[in-house]
Amino acid sequence: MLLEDILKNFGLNPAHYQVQPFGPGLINHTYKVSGRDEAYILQQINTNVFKSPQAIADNLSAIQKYFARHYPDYLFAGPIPSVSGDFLVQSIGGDYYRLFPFIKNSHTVNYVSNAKEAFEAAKQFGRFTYLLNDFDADSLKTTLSDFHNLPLRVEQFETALQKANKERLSQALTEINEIHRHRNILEDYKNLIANKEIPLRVIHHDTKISNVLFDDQKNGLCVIDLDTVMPGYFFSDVGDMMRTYLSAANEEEVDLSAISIREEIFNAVCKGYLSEMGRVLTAKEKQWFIYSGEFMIYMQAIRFLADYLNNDSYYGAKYNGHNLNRAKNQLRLLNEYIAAKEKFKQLLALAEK
Ligand code: GN1
Ligand code: MG
Repeated sequence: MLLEDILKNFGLNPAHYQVQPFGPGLINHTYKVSGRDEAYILQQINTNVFKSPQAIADNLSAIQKYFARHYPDYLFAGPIPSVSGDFLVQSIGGDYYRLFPFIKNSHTVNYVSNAKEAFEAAKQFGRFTYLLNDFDADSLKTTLSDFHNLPLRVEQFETALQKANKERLSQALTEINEIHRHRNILEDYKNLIANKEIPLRVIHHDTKISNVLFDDQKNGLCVIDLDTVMPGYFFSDVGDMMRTYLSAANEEEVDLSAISIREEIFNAVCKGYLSEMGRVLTAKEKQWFIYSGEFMIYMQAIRFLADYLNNDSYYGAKYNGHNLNRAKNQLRLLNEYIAAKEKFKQLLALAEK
């Protein structure tokens, strides 16, 4: 079997390990490789999305060295080199694989059940960027170009509108109008970036709760899934936490009435992130803290809706209308988020104290 050859390349005897699909990610194929005493995470990189796996490997190796030198105690879940010393192994079919340690006594959760989890996760993502504050973010390679470039996402959405078939266009009419109605979120982004008002930092870019490892006491250990670690803006990380932690229902929920904002979770995200990043965030960044959620939810709604119009070519669909439903979900969340903004301002002011 193919995966067996990959394991051998990493110096593991396939006979001693069990390989099982692992985790909820939409993009890469992830497996847990379990042995008697230790375990690993094996991941196949989706090269339709990540065109340069080498850029990912180079970034992680530069960051790994930085941590080893400056913060040797920091638990960095970086890749393990193969027998020939590379972080990437290519299969005969041309697919790229890498191996990570499975951190002992750690676990992940797929859903934020309480404020402590949100606090711990936000603290871990904040800590990652905080510890890399003096690392030259510009020296990192871009592993996914224009990943969180909102104007480009809007452009791609407009192109999808031009190309979409009539049937899908008419199904999505209400949502298309909603996207256009919230245009101010795009204008805000453009002004913020054009005026270079906030700094580029080392940003994780995928801060969902399942990308944090917890220990048995439910304290955060470290962040994982580091493919999109690259230069970016703080609002990507804060915004994706707002997007994925605040609602009790996740982005797959089709009962829109189940989507609501949990204020205590907002509070925990603010406190956790600021407990690390509060020391280095600029006044301007703090001013745009709440905007983070609007930005990320809006962009995700646009991406899901564009994918629906593009016949699900990026995210795939488990059923007819899947990406339209995901877009509806995100638009509902966006409106709930905006409705809670005044309350958020009060909570943020308290968290900053
Ligand atoms: C993708 O594969 P996964 O689940 O980690 C996507 C994110 C989206 C997310 C939505 C590279 O992440 O940007 O927010 O789906 N990643 C990429 O569920 O496109
Ligand atoms: Mg990911």
